[in-house]
Amino acid sequence: MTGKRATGPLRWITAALCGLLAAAAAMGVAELAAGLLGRASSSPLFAVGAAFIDLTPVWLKDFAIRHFGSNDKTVLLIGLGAGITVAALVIGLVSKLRLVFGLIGLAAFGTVGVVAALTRPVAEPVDALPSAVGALVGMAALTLLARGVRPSPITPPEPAVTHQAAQGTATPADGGATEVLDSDGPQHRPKDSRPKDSRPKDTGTGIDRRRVLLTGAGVIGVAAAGGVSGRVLLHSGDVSSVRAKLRLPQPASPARPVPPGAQVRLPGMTPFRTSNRDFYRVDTALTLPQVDPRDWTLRIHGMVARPVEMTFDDLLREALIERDITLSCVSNQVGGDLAGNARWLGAPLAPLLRRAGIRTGADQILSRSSDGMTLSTPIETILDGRDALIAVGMNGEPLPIVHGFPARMVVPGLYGYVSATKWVVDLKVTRFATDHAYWTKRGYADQAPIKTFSRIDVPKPLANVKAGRVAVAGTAWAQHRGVDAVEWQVDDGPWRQARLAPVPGLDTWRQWISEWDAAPGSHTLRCRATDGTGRTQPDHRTPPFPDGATGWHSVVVTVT
Ligand SMILES: Nc1nc2c(c(=O)[nH]1)N[C@H]1C(S)=C(S)[C@@H](COP(=O)(O)O)O[C@H]1N2
Ligand SMILES: [Mo]
Repeated sequence: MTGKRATGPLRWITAALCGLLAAAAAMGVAELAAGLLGRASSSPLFAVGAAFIDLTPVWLKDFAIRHFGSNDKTVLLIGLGAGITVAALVIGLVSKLRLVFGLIGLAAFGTVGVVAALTRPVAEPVDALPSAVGALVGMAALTLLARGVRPSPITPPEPAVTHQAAQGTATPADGGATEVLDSDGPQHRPKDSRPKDSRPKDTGTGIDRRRVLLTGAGVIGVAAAGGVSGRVLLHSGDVSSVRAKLRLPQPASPARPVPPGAQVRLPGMTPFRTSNRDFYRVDTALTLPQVDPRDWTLRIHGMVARPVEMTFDDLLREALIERDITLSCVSNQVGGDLAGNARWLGAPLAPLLRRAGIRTGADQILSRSSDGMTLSTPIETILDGRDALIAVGMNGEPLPIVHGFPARMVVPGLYGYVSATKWVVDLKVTRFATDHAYWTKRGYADQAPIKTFSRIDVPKPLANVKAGRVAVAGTAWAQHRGVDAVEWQVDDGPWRQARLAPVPGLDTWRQWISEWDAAPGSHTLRCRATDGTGRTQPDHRTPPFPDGATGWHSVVVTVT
């Protein structure tokens, strides 16, 4: 290499961009391959993202849920995209030193994708293909691009005097940069009146611009066509239209009506019934499982006398019940909002298990979703008479896809991670000593009844309120034990009883309200609830890991 070529920043920039283009081609073609296979989880982006989720330590997952809540996956994909971009630019740069370094980089990329895809819980050998094919295409693209960038032995690097003179201050390298970096290319620019033949073939940077541009355009085309058609193919497996046409039967046992006062009417108050659109979402599914109810079956097996396999129609022929039940997530911090209250329609789970015949010694139901997620639930909780369901409907519609279409478990009183399996397809009757589920393998508790929780919703933290009468209100829950009292205090003053709103049963959250004669100044409001067993929330703060947070919620407000 001549000194001039080696020092031109343009060549480094071009090389980095070539790395980016090669990686884009790899990803696009891999996406197409995943689409042709009809297996979203084999796409390297999603396989690596899913592997990342599985390898995420508990503290980082708590951090992500705390800061990003239901947007954690978007944040992950953006982070992954940024990481891939940086790696691709580096691959481009090292390929300028030696092409083989770049090729090794792309092969390593592909290997990570293959390993991630093959270690998914539902992996099949074909899932290796998208990453492998993508990496090969990326390597071919990088080789082609590098040929254009590398000095061509037959084209002597003659300085393009005419052109650069026209640009005035341009150095040889800058002159090239203007053109190579402009994706339109000078030949497509109408204002460019320079005759074609006066355009130098080589700017002296060792770059055959025309060749790089054409190859680059081709590579971008492959990347875009692959990516778009792959996405379209994967989207064709989408079950939203099947869901839209599905009609669910009426419940044999309808829900008790929600008492008129259940909703505290106050601006800023949480709705008693959470709409499907506003319902929180927590799961490990980077690509939403698309489960067609016509293909869905539920297997009940393991320590049973008679293994059962039922279809969706079989399930709908059960005597369905409809119930208002509040779900909540173990990841809630004190005052958190990872909870929602919906009207669920579904088949009672206890009779299905009894029909299969639970063998003595079994103490766990290990439920599995179509994407291989596992959750463990204590059998005795399911059988103790509460409304444990295989739910198919949510607030009068089929379950939304994000909430488990076509069927999920719901068990009142247990945190979601030990009960609320979405896209459920398999129930294994087993023992806690034998089988471990996704979160319990990571140290979360086997037994996780929801801890009594109370929150001040109004006034909001750091609100400014006028001195005088101020409404203080919030939401409390202790599913299946019920909320019997909520107390609140100002600063460290006496605890006062709040008025409790009526509820349809023990399994939903409960709203509360009180009045405060607010004096000017900065004040801390605090609340605590007592459940149906007479136990009051402890002051002591503990984190969500391993079985749910404790502590009193407080908000600081300014009264003027
Ligand atoms: N298949 C599957 N089901 C799952 C999970 C999951 O990651 N995968 N997460 C559980 C957790 S931790 C919670 S809190 C609830 C949340 O249910 P939602 O997203 O419908 O609110 O689903 C549970 N069911
Ligand atoms: Mo959760």
